[in-house]
Amino acid sequence: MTTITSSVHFQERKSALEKEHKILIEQKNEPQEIVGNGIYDRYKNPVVTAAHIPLNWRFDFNEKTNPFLQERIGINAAFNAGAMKWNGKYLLAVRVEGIDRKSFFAIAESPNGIDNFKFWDKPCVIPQTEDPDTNVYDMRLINHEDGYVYGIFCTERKDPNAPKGDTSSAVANAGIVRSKDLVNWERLPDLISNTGQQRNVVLHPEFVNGKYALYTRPQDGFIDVGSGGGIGLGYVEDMKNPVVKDEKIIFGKQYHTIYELKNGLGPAPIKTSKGWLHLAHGVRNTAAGLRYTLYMFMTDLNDISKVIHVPAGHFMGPEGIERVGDVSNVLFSNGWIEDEDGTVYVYYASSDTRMHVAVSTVDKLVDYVINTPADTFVSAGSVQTIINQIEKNNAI
Ligand code: M1P
Repeated sequence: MTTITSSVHFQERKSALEKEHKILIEQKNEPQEIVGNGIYDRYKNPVVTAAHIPLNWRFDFNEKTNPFLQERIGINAAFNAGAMKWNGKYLLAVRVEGIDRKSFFAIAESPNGIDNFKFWDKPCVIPQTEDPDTNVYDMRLINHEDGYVYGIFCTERKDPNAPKGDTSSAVANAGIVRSKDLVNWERLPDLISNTGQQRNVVLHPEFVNGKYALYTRPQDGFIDVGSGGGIGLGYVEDMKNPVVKDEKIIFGKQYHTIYELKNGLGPAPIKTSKGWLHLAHGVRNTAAGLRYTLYMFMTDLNDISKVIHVPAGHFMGPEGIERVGDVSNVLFSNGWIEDEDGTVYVYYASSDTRMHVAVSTVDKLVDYVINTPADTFVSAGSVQTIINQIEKNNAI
């Protein structure tokens, strides 16, 4: 009698879990606002969350070994995803973080870029170097003109120089994998650069003078960029021996801006007729802690080290529920997809917890980057910028 009751309970629970999961995955998404800002449309529902992770990754469905149908492997968050279009599908290389604090990568696929994201059968298996990664995160997917899809991510290991008893200091560097099918990944050596630590490293999608161009973010410490920082650019001759040469800062942190404390490049840039469109994050300090927002800029088509347009302030900042999560007041993006018709899907994570999408077009983003007034860096300048616009409107 007891066995029958618990078995019924097991089956009911399993059906309820599956039903709930299916409803979540298949939920339709729609733009948040009717009017919006004319630059992009935020979408109502997060596109990927911890709850999207397949049930068979989390539950042992054998009634004998899991009679209460407990969740055996908990997932804490799904965020900071790389993105690309692949065989007509919209893919995210999601940073999945287990409740054990470890992050790993898993590919989620959608037929339309805005909803119905379903994870592939298994998470990505990333081969190790001789020095195993403790933690990996924030993969950028780059479809390089050499024919490989590269995944550049942050690999983190315990700081060998940390004082005894310090169990949190780490060293961050760029790990590199490449693939032709996004299932089998070849691990290349980690980046070799002159700086102590690296995060937010991104590969430029085209060769520059026959070399691979890498955007970097040198930093002195694990959290603090220290005297380093800024978005750097350096060149590598062979990705199998990724020694960055001539690294120089092309977009530094700057006093009293949204990137006054640190910044870092997001996804690989999008090529347009006017220049390379870049999406990045900027960080400032506040009484409530660090605030991460997204900003854009454009570099010259013929000289990718030359920044030619920078709108003032942030492109997107955390709003509503986006403000709250494991690391609150954070927007972070390392993935966007330019579609064949010029639509741009901007995938961004909020508060190190969940993934969202905002939809724009190349034309709108180019207009935004070129025609939004630049920062004057002082309040009086901001006032003058507004007055200029009022007077221009009055003259219509
Ligand atoms: O917690 C916010 C972000 O912090 C780091 O980014 P950065 O190196 O620019 O400070 C990363 O750990 C990132 O994953 C995280 O979202």
